[in-house]
Amino acid sequence: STPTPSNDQPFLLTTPLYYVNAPPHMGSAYSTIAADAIARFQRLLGKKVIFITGTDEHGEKIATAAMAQGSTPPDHCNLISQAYKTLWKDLDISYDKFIRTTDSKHQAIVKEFYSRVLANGDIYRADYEGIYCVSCEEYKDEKELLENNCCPIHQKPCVSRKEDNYFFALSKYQNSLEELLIKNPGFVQPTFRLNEVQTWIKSGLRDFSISRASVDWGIPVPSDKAQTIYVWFDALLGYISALADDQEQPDLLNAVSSGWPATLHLIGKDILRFHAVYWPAMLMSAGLSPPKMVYGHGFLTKDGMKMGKSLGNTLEPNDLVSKFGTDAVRYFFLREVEFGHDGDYSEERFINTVNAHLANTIGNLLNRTLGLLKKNCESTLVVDSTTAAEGNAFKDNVVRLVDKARIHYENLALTSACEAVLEIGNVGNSYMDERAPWSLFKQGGTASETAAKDLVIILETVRIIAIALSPVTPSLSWRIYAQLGYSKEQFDAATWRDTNWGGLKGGQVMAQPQPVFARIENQTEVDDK
Ligand code: ME8
Repeated sequence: STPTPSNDQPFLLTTPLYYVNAPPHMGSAYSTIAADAIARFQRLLGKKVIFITGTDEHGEKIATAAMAQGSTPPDHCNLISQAYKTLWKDLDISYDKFIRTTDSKHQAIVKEFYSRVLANGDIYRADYEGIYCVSCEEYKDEKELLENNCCPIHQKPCVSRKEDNYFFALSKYQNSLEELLIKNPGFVQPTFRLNEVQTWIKSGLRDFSISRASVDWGIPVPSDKAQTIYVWFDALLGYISALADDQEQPDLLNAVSSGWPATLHLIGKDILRFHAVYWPAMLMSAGLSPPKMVYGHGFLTKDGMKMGKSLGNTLEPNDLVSKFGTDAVRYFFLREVEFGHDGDYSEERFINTVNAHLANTIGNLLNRTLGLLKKNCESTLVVDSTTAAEGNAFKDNVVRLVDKARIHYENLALTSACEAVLEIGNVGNSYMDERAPWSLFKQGGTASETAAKDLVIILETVRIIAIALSPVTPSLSWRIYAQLGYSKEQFDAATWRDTNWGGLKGGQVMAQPQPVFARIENQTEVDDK
């Protein structure tokens, strides 16, 4: 029986489970950062979030990588899986569960799932001959290939394979998948990727091989120890076995009752077919609900080519973090790569963007306001922010922009959400320049009182920016809160409601002004001089 989801369904969000053939690169980090921003935003809304990430550790590609390193698959997997965990810590990733497909609990769930699909009559044995891309771990259609049978994603020749395998009867799910897409037009996101999925389905679904006789490093097929389960059939189930991490005796239906179906699988567009076609059919076969939404984001590219482990043209997230800091990395990629589309990285653009937005628009606005407050008001707010902004149209503008940001976050339009928040910073700076409180203070009397109120208005604006940008720049947001005289507990307890105007109260004492985001010196610029 299919467990029915209850109304208090958590927001179950997943990243891909990354292959451990090589350490993480900026592409892997990109999906995870985006997922983290979504998870943090949903938590701010008060949703119970289950944020799953992890590593995909079986298959030929990984066994070969281990050997090439002079290691064994288990040792190699431990090492690389740990590298992912370390990077996620350095990038402030707030995942709830980290699943490794070599976990024994995961293996038990995969076997149980396989048996359910088998019992449903959807697994059979047959010969298969085709062209295989080891980097994709996928048989390819000849039509997709470039010259010399090269894979279009990895630019490497595919190999001819003939095997006696177990097959999954995907073709049986042709109608059900068509119906799924009709009933849930939002199932594939962004909407422009829906066409691609519809075309695959319309072109007629072919059964696919779910075991390998030639690969030892995998979960044995329950009824035939001479074969291992195909790495994709194994890995997708990690999204469910992650839910069994606190169960003594892992059990598929128990795991499913802890939050399935997934609200959102966030993935790169390269693995859309697995998530939007194969996976829902596998779940239907096992009597389980398909995920609610699959979002395929674009690629980070280098010279127009997908940045990746297989091509070796990667950008090191560790280097970027140690050079520029976590907030800058998170902010740049979410703000500058239009979410859903491809985007190229350049160091110059990186430095210019984070300096302009984080150091100037936000950091400097806060810093110069705190400087004036220290000089003229002993760092203390003279009135409540609500009183200060009474009848002031500027406040309405801020309220409108915050709402815009919220709607963008809800629609997963992360780039637009960043833009809306930055716009609050822009209007804040314009307000500051128009009002010129520094000259009002010089006049004294009521002019001085007006200036003191204006500082409260600006600081309240920056406070709102801090909360609204916290899904993207959690550490920077906390540093801003600390400058405004709040404790870490107060910051951690904040919700999206705290983006309402009126948080700062009269009498609150601000911290000693310190820059919250240090400007990055442009090395190339310096060298050129
Ligand atoms: O495919 N730009 O793992 P993987 C943006 N194990 N995102 C990128 C990227 C790039 N240049 N390169 C990689 C697998 N990614 C399977 C997944 S899920 C059950 C199994 C991101 O390590 C993007 O999300 O090759 C892509 O889909 C994912 O990393 C692939 O990671």
